[in-house]
This record gives sequence, structure tokens and C-alpha cells, in this order.
Amino acid sequence: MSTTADPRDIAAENQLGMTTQSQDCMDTNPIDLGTIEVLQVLDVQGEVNAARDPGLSDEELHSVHRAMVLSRAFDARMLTMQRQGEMGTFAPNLGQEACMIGQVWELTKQDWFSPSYRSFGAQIQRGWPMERLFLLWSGYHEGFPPPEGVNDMPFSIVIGSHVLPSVGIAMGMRRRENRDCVVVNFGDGAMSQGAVSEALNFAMVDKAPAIFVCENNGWAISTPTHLQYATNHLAGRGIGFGVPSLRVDGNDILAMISAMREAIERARRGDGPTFIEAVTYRLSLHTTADDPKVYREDSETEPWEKRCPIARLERMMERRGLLSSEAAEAVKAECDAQVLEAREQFRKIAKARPRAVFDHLYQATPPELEDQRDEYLRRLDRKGVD
Ligand SMILES: Cc1ncc(C[n+]2csc(CCOP(=O)(O)OP(=O)(O)O)c2C)c(N)n1
Ligand SMILES: [Mg+2]
Repeated sequence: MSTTADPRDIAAENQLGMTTQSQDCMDTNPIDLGTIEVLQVLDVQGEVNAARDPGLSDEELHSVHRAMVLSRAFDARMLTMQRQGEMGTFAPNLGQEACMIGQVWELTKQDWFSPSYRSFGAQIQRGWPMERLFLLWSGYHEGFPPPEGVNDMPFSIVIGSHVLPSVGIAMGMRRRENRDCVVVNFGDGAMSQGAVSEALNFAMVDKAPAIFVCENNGWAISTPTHLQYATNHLAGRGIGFGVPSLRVDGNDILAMISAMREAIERARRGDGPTFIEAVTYRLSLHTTADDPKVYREDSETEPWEKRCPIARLERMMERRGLLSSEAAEAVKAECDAQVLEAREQFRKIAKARPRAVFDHLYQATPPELEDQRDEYLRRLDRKGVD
């Protein structure tokens, strides 16, 4: 693969350091590690590298912009609702919108998507109604099953656990010769799980149509990437298993779409998997149970705020005369309104059933639990709770 952006340009802005494979490593390693492509299409000023521009139409650019804005609006509303006690613990996506939307943008309904827990934007884009995601994250059964016709796996919280099963789906697709593919996402922390290496290896051995998207967002809860791996990048891991791999600016929606397009074409041709290390940054909390002030300096996040994936696309669209700041504000207001409408739908369905809390615990409720349930129900009666 060719290097389409000077890695130093990206490294200059990038706290993670985006360098290609070191020569020393190539000299001592019997595997030909090749050159790892570092892909950036849209720079921070909104300039486009024409050579790798996926060439979206004006209409598509508007749609992709709107999808990212909607993802952010949903994320922001979730946080407010959680702080007001209306939502359970969840993992915010703030700053990772290009990565989210870019990884699923070119998938068809027949393709499969197997996400980890930080994937709202991608799930909404795949067809999950927002009210269902609200239900899911506030603990209602109704929110959990993927909607009819959406080929998504339930999100995985057990780090790296869904990657091997996703490769299994891809192996099945290969045997059925149906030219579909699977996208599976996971974080930098998941790369330390052996199962992810096993998945990369056997996907390549089988030429399975799996696309691995590692969202390298700088942190695994409070563990920074330099305590997670001793190289300058993770893309080399894929190369180690023979998987075509590249390092993508994950805050660049056009680079994500371009990289995914190439990976999807490879998968559909029958040429097997691709590993994409999407370099991004978790601007917000790990989850709502976390306080990053305890383990990272605010100054670390500032350069990444400047690399905001939405602002970058807006700059580019403004240059092309496609978007004014007023129009961008209007899109934001529409997306906020759409999220509030979904919240209203959610509120209509989300009726707590306190009398059901003991219901699905045991097939035959043990006597001591029955006693507790009876006492609990008496209390609900006393308080007049249905
Ligand atoms: C097997 C396993 N070990 C530990 C945890 C606890 N845990 C939850 S999220 C997380 C960090 C994951 O970081 P990363 O893979 O980088 O994803 P990110 O949260 O940054 O998106 C850990 C260790 C878990 N869920 N599963
Ligand atoms: Mg991470």
C-alpha cells in the first residue's frame, strides 16, 4: 500500500504519534512487515487530498454531516439524562463521530455489524431507532434486541469477546459465497486480549470477509496507550498476521469512508480481512461512572478538540459553498429536536415495573427470596406503588 499522507504531518498534531514501522524492527523481524499506510484525506483546515477523496456527492456530504451531528446530539442528551437520573451508565462517543459513522457508512443492510459498547452513532446509522437505544441503556428489555432487518450483533461489553464470533460469522459468509462482510469494532485496550490476535490470524487464514476497526482513542479507562503497547501504532499487529492493515486518521470522515470502501471491496472480492487502526480520541468520560480528571490533564484534550471531526467536515463544506454557519446551526437544531422527539417516544414506553424485579431471577424462587419479595411487595402496597 502506498503512503498517501506524510506521517510527520499527522504526527505533528497527534499525541499518539503516527509513525510508520521502524526500520530496526523490519531488520530483525523475519516477517516482511511492509509499509503501513497512514491515511488522512481531510486535514484539520478542511483541505482535501484529492488522490484519496472518496468523492461523495454534495447530497452525500450533507447526509454524512447530519449523521455525525445526530450522533453527537444523541450522545449529549444521553449524558444529560444520565445526570438527571433518567439513564443508566453508558459510554459517551464525543469526538469519535467520524470513526463511528465512517465505519458503517458504506455497508449494506445484508452486511453485519458487531459493535462494542461505545457505538451509538454507528448503531443509529445502521437503523436502530434512538428510542430503542434510550430503552436499552436505561435497562428495559425492549431496547436490547436488534431491530427487525438490522443485521447487528448486540453490543459487547466484555472486552474483545465479540471479535472471534464476528470472524465466525465472516467464515460462514465465505462458505455461502454471498459477498457480504462483517465489520467488528473494538478499542485499543481490546488489542491486549489474546482473542483479538486469534481472530486476526484465523480471519486471514480463512480469507474471511471481516473488517476489524480498532478505535484507538488514547485510553482504556485510565490506562493510556503507552502502557498498553510498546510500539508507535497498532496497525502492525494486523500486518504480523498477514492482514492488509492501515492506520487511518479516525477524526477524518473522508479517510474513514475511503479506508472502509477499500476494505469492503477486498472482502467482497473474496480477498479476506482488513485491519483498520482508526486513531481518534475519547474527549469525554470513559463511562458516566468515570472521572478522567483523576488520571489525565485537561491540556491533553485541547489539541483533540481542535481536531473535531464535525468541525473539519464543516470547514470543508463551507469552502465548497455547501454549508454556511447558519445552515450548520439549523442542522444541529433539527438533530436536537429529533433526539427530543425520540426521548418523548421513550418516555411513553419506559414505565418502570417495580413489582417485576424478582421475576426473571430463578425458575423456582428460593424460599428466602420469596420472603424478601413478599416484604418488598408489602412495602410497595404501603407506598401505593403499582
Ligand atoms: C474482559 C474485560 N476485562 C475488563 C473489563 C472492564 N473494562 C471495561 S471498558 C475497559 C477498557 C477498554 O478500553 P478500550 O478497549 O480501549 O475501549 P474504549 O473504552 O476506550 O472504547 C475495561 C478494561 C471488561 N469489560 N471486560
Ligand atoms: Mg480505548
